[in-house]
Amino acid sequence: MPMALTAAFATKISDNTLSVGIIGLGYVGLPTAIGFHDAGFEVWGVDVSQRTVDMVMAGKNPTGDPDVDDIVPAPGTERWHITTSTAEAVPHCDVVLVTVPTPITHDLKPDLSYVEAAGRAVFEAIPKGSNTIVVLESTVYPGVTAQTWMPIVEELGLIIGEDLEIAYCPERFNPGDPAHGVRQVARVIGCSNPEVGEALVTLYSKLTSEDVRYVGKLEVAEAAKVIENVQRDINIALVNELARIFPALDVDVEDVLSAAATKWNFHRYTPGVGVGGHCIPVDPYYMIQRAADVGVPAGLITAARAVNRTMPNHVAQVLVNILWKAGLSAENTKILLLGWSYKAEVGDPRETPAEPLAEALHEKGIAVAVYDPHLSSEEMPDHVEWVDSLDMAEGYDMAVLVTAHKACVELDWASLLQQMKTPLLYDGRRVLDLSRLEAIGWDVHAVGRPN
Ligand code: SAJ
Repeated sequence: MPMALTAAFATKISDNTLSVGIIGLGYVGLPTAIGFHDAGFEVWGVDVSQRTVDMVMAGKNPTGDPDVDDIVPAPGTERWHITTSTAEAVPHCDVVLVTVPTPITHDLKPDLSYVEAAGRAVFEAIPKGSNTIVVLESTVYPGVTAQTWMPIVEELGLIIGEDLEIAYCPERFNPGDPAHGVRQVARVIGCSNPEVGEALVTLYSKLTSEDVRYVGKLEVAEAAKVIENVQRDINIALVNELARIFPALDVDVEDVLSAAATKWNFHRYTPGVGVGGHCIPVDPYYMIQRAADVGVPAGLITAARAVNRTMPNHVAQVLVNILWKAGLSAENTKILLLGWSYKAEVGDPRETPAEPLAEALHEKGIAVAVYDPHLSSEEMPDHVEWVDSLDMAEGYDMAVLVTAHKACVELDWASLLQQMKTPLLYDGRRVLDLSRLEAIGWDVHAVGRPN
């Protein structure tokens, strides 16, 4: 970006005349659009979903994240433009952020189709000579921004440094955690042009109160984001593997982890029924794919994924063993899952371990029902019965805590116990006071605890 343009860009930031486009108004894009609007900028928000656009334009929250419920600008708010048309929005924008999904395909490969489609729509709408800065925020693996977008830029005959600049700034958004919203989280920026990188540092510093830094070329920022979540997946896999080993040694893994956590640099993670969401169980596959592309083994990352991905099936087998010891056959048994969402206090079923757990139980002939006040019955598989209220939960043989929603932890356990056919309880998130529940009559079990 020529110095003059960088200076003009900096001036627009300091006098709040900069116009910011956000492509994709989901869990990340909508809070980002609101954040830049709150910071005083002109905002153009784009989403392909007419339902999403209609809800946002009506001041409503289309995401499952309750933290967004009360902050969507009201209809008619100035500096706030929402549309389904990228072509309409981009010509108004000095900088365009792309926050579209990067899921994995059924065969666990990265799906970059949303990134490609959004990039193409943006590049086709960029005015020649405007030097619009386009920033990808979606989680990808090192090399994707250049490999996916540059061919389109060249195909359209656009010139880097004249028509556009490309940068990468990974989102670090944590659904359901107001302490780490878009305005309270550190950011890193990758770009082949240091002046553009530093200009974006100035911009993002208006969004977040935390550290923002230029880290060099695109690939550095792309890699940083992926490995943040790879590390988390590996750490969780370790405690999940220990949760399989220690019961066989007649030791409760939670006792071991709590003891180990007295060491100053032991990082405490918690075993569970599995690892869900659109970040942790997904991002490692990006790293695995990239390592495969360059012929370098990623054995540890792959093994950790296998441990976490098979946790629901392991738990299902443990549950069947508990039922068997209680003299119950699978065919005549009903299990109530408390929680379905991948994470507490969030209504998001993406990659939830509840789904493979319910599937495994269903395949063994066990009837499965679910209670999750953060979701709706339409989001459940056909074979799962929906329980609207725990008052209606009659005749179950086992209650399984899958998601540590407050509504699933701080419930009337004495009443639920009266409604059970068999008083079996399995704490799949190790958050319940098992001795208190045992004292009132529950036959308690838990992940990583000897039966
Ligand atoms: N989980 C465990 N044991 C743990 C921690 C998590 O089983 O000790 C499970 C959760 O139940 C859930 C899954 O892992 O099913 C993911 O949980 P998460 O707490 O990592 O939540 P996410 O998926 O929303 O992760 C986000 C990520 N944020 C971004 O990618 C920007 C992640 O990097 C954050 O570290 C994480 O939030 C966070 O810190 O909460």
